[in-house]
Amino acid sequence: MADTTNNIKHVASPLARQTLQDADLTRPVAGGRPIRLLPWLQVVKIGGRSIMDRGRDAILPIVDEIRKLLPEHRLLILTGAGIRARHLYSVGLDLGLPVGSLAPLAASEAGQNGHMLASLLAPEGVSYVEHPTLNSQLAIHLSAARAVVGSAFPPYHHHEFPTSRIPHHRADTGAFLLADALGAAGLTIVEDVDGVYTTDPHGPAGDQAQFLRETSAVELAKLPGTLPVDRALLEVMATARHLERVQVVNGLVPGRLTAALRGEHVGTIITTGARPVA
Ligand code: GWN
Ligand code: ATP
Repeated sequence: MADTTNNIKHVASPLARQTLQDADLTRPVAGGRPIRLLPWLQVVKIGGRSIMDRGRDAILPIVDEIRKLLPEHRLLILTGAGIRARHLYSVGLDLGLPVGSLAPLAASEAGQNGHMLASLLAPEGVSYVEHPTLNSQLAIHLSAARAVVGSAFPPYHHHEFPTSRIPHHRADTGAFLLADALGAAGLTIVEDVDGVYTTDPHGPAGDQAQFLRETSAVELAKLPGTLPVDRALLEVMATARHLERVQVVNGLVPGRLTAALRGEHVGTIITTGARPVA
């Protein structure tokens, strides 16, 4: 009896006696690579502004493509927010709302896009699943269906970093965090451009834009100007645990998403900080 009491009082833990801030001390315990929870999962992020806002002309061909991909892949399809979130930012900023109030409002636009996309895939057994379900019951949903749809926005709400007045962690970042945490096989980001260029191909200097077939998060961080993905995506890529690359593809060109999921190089491959297992 006395022993039991002792054991309870003195729980053996290799992390019990030191600060968690000393990396030299935590590394032997916490430095290993985590397991892959869903190693067969392919995550696909569908752009809010670049795809969903275009309506049926852009969405229906992608829905058709996804439908045909289902026998081949098990998919987590995550949607971005798009133009309604941009309108919301402008009204919210005009009212002086803090970033932590704007983040969930923008996130709900990403969710709306997901609900619409899931409705179109419903005949295939695909449903929209809520954030809490993504967090804890994704595996059982993907046992029942070949794909599910969710919101790509991370649910930070008032925990959003006050780095800027516009939420720093948006849909590309949320999709990457989830794909890496799940140890997914891949993440494909679907946009309205062939990939990443040295400058915005739709911008004023578009005729000088050079296509980057392969690049890294480190290289892109150095690129001045705009990107077709969140800047915060580059930050979370630096500390990736599983995903060694993501591919940005043009969803307006039929077949590109299919080719990317088959491992073909049809857009821009961005390498992360994760290294192959030795
Ligand atoms: O509402 O479309 O999930 O999956 O970040 O939180 O703002 O919520 O605040 O399970 O928890 O609007 O209601 O909404 O998009 O995020 O969801 O329909 O608490 O299924 O209730 O983490 O969907 O929604 O917006 O994703 O991105 O009820 Mo919505 Mo979003 Mo539904 Mo979700 Mo937020 Mo929940 Mo949540 Mo809120
Ligand atoms: P969300 O899902 O958050 O709504 P999105 O992923 O649908 O967003 P955008 O944020 O609009 O789409 O990103 C795509 C756009 O980014 C392209 O249409 C392109 O004009 C623009 N862009 C800006 N800089 C670049 C760049 N360096 N290379 C390629 N495209 C760029």
